[in-house]
Amino acid sequence: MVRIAKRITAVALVAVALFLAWQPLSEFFAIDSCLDSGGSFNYEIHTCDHAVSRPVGSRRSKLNAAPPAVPAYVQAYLDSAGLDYVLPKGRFEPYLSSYFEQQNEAEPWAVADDFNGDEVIDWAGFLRNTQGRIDLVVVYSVDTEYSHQLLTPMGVDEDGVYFGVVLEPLGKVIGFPIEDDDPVPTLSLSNPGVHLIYYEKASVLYYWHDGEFREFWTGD
Ligand SMILES: [Ca+2]
Repeated sequence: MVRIAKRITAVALVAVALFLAWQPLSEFFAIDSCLDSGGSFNYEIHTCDHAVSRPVGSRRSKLNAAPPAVPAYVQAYLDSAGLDYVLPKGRFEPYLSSYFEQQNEAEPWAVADDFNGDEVIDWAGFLRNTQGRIDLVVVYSVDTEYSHQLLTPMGVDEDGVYFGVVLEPLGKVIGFPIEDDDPVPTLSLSNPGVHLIYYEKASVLYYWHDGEFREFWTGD
């Protein structure tokens, strides 16, 4: 009798555990399939958003605050150069929006300063290309116009969502030796640089030198 009671109790406990686990599990699978299919999951209304990627700078109504956008001069250049970039969406978008909704002054997806030393402001940030890859792109001033350079020809690693860009101020920068026996490389920045950070993984500084942006590894 006692054994039967124990068995009934065990079965009941398993049933309760399954019941309690079902909702979070089903939500987990819903979120996962949503993100895998390129959508963005709205946690407030528990639905998957498959809206077509918006052009850079377009507004969205569900947020009161303005959406992340590139500066007007950058958008004008992208349009004139026929570069069909959009703001990153899918897995990356909630990351951008979380900073944005907090009205955090930091914009880890974009930086602006005079990177090439001609006293005109330049811009660098993450944009998604037509193949869906996220690129770090710099749009910089040339005489009275602009040009651009793809800083990450292979795109940025989207598996690790935790990446961002920060502005590197002028002065000495400590690099990362490629081989253990190599001396620690250093660099003296005479213009601000664009520092790509893979949080807890690696970091690369992009800086202007002899008419182009070059890379300098600062961590691995
Ligand atoms: Ca400039």
